[in-house]
Amino acid sequence: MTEIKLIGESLPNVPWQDKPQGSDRVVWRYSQNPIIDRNPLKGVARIFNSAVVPYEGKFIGVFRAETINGVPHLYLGRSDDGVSWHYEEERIQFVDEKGNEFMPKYAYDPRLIKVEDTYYIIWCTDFYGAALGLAKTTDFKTFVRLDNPFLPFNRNGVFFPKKMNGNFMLLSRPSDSGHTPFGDIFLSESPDLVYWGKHKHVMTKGNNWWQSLKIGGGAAPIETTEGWLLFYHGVTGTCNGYVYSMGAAILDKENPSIVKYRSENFILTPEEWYEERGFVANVVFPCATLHDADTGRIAIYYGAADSYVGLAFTTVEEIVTYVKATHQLVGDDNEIGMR
Ligand code: BMA
Repeated sequence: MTEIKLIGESLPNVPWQDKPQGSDRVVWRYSQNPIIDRNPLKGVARIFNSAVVPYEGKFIGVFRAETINGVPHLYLGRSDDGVSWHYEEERIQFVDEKGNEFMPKYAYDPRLIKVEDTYYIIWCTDFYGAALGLAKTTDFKTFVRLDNPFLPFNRNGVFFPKKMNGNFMLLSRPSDSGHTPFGDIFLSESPDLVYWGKHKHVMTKGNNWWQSLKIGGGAAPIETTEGWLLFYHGVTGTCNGYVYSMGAAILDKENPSIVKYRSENFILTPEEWYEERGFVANVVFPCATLHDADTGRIAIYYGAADSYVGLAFTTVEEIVTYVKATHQLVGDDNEIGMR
């Protein structure tokens, strides 16, 4: 058997906790969850669905903060250990490429990805309806908001951490402007972040009940020896509303619109009080990972019940082995995704 490895940088200080003794889980929760509680800073009622990256030996993140008038905005946070966070008091100030103020009316579900030497924030913004907002920074002081990449309606935009054939690679989930009772994941490419094309279908919602309504990209794909490891969310509709769980898939290394393996099972579903109870009950919503290429450790950051942030752990070896062992492709997942 070939060794399964994570391809990327070392992160010896990746947040970590060993799997509890006797646990049969492939993904296990941090025992001190939730790591971000309600009313985390003045004027903010809840932080959830947020994204973090390693930065200057520590960690930095872009947080979805539901302000006390109910509107979500993006705040910057810093952490020494990836677990305890402190936030800037003012929301992130975006400017356009000429330096003029360019603030979104609202902003939620950010993803934060480093591609080459620049950090990109992609979020759901108002563009005459829900659409993808995009901004970049190199120093976390100046945030330049770029033109909206896509027409409405779209959500769950997330970059691959590296360009392919010179192009930025973006996963997204076309939607409606409401609570979207449908949705597949698509791939798009751009040489310059202005012109987008080469659109391909990646994954469809699943046969399995937990992901039977819609799916959406979660954390930025992680490069492994087996392909791109993607943590995503899958949604089912119950008589009591939507339930969001976490799934995992492996996309082809060279042609990531092809799904190589996809677990038929969820890998995390609402079970703990902070996932089952909150502003929106029964939501587990992954937006980021931190990972260490040397040990294969992966820390997953997820929003819980639209009220808290939780942390969960796995290793590349465990999760890839599990996804392959419980593999069940759906529909046309293994196609290149063009019709
Ligand atoms: C989705 C998004 C997420 C949210 C989820 C559950 O449509 O708005 O931000 O976590 O619904 O409410």
